Amino acid sequence: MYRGRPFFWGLHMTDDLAALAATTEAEIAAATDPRALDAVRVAALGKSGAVTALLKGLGALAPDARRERGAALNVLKTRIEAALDARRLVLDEAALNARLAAERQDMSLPAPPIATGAIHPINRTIEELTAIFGAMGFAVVEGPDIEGDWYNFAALNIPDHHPARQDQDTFYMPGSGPDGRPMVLRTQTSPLQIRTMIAQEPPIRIIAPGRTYRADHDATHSPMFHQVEGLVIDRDITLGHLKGCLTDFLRAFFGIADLPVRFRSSYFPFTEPSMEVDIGWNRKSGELGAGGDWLEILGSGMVHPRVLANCGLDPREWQGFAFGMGIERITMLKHGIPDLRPFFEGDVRWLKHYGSNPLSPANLHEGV
Ligand code: 2U9
Repeated sequence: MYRGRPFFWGLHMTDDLAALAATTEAEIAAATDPRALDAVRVAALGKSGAVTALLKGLGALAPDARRERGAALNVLKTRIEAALDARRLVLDEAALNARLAAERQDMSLPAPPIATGAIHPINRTIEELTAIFGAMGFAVVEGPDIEGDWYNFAALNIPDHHPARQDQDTFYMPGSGPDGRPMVLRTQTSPLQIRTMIAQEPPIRIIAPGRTYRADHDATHSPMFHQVEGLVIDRDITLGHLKGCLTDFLRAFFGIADLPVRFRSSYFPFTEPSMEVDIGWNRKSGELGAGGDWLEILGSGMVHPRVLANCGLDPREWQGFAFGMGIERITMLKHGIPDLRPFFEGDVRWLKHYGSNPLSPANLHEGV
């Protein structure tokens, strides 16, 4: 609605102009949409409009009359234009309000649920291992799943007659490698440490997580499983370094500051002396800690001098320690997962239950 001053206030208006003003004003007020308003504009001010016709008629008047009527017509025209503009603003605002009301969105509605994936417990453990050993200065190495005989066995001082070489343990690939012996699916991640010792000068501090393969399948063994092995080579490395490093790691990984750790003499072809490592737990409850019983958790030892020599290192100058453990095993113990087989079945219900949320703050850190 136009609420300005009366159109022709203060103007000497002849009757015909006053009548035209009144009708035009009424038509403007009655226009309820922009098209109707434009029709009023055309009827008054367009080429064949009423005001335009009157302006055209000025030429026929005497000069004095023309001046007076011309001024009155100009005022009429200006005021009609102002009334049209004002009405257009009102109509535009009403149209915008109507649109805003029609397009209204309820922002308080909850968003539809998004199906998030889960981090597989194996990957989560590898991330945790990387963070803990990374903080101790270890780098991560990776390498091929299919290895030559020398890297997987001979370099590690595993002689030809050793049981680990027998068919029931090792998957042999068809054909043969560059040394004429068959290639194998690596039975441990140790070939990665052999490759590292050959490729780079000591000091070396690495962990080698990855897939390993053994021809063994029952409730507690899978033909494909994961290991993490570690290797430290430097001058003057002792058994004391091994014990301190692994004790710190086990207590950090299981989150138990006073976790009992025991080193027990053992034998591996690639380490001398060799030790198996036990942690405290309670056999009845399955709880880790000072529960009175011992549970074997990993193997370790000082790298055998022959293994160092196989990689071109002088054992009188360089010593080191190594260790290895099964990733599934430490994951099952940490999270109370009772069965090995679902690790590789891809059942989303299991993953949802034992997997970790990739969006949880604990999983959003970068590096250590
Ligand atoms: C090099 C030298 C020595 C790695 C080692 C073990 C002991 C060990 C097993 C644990 C359970 C494998 O997953 S498992 O079956 N591993 O007991 N591994 S010492 O020793 C090395 C590795 C590389 C060059």
